[in-house]
Amino acid sequence: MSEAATLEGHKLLASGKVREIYEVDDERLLMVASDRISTYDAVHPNPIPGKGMVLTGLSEFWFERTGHIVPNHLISYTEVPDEARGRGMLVERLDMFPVECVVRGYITGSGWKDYQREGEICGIRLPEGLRESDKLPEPIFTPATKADVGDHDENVDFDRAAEILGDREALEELRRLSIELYTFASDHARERGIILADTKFEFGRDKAGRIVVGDEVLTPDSSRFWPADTYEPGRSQPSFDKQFVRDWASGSGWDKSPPAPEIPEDVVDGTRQRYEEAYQRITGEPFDTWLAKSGAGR
Ligand code: Q0Q
Repeated sequence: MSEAATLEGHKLLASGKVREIYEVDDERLLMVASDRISTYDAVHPNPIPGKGMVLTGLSEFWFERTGHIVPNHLISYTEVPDEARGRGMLVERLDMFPVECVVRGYITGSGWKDYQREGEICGIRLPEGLRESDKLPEPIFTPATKADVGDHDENVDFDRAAEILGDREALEELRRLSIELYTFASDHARERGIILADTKFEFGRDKAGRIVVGDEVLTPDSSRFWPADTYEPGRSQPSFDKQFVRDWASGSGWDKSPPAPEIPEDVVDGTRQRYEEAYQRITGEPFDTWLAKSGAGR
């Protein structure tokens, strides 16, 4: 790809709260992670410097180590425009499945709400008496429909997800791959003091019809990262990366509905440090390694 000097040279395909995806050509897309941060589903007006690079560096780390489980869509993290260096990925264009592949190792969030109401999540009956944040007896696959921008994904049971996909056998393979990816990553993270409570994968098919994992993978935006040293079932857990902002937000008088308030500089800096620490813990490398590797050097 000729490295267009700016992103302006690319057609925007989709925009999320904190990232964009652009068309490069018929076969390739450019995924760009911004430094924006969202809490309580609202995007704050000021960025966390380096967040996009940390998340891209983490996705690349996991892509590099999970090819034995499933192929991924990453083509290059250097063939990107200068302004996206370190936070951009040139990826293979896939035919994406219309289902979010969520794996839960712990009961929290919407899963905890579903369990309290029905004793099950996505049609999967769970043992009685579970406490909030308890580790589940084994990781469970809890698919969700892809919501429109601004809406929440809706948890659906396996049969409904198979109906949406129109291919039960493919969904069985997505379940197997999702649980294997989650198990590999959560074991790795746990040894380094981070609980990967749950995560969300997006898969698609390539031109040869192979199932390929896309999107970002196993980042603090697609997963819940909990610090292991303060883990205590029976309550909600602090987020490894977003807790500084959440705690400040709770004391700021913000009613947690959009628009989100500007984050004070000290909270921005504390959050920036947490993202860099997450990178260093998971990869075993200082964040500067990613800056050098991706050409985004300070
Ligand atoms: C694709 N998205 C997600 C998204 C907003 C990302 C389209 N390899 C691919 C990918 C990927 N990844 C996509 N389409 C075709 N091939 C992923 C939901 C949405 C910003 C960034 N949208």
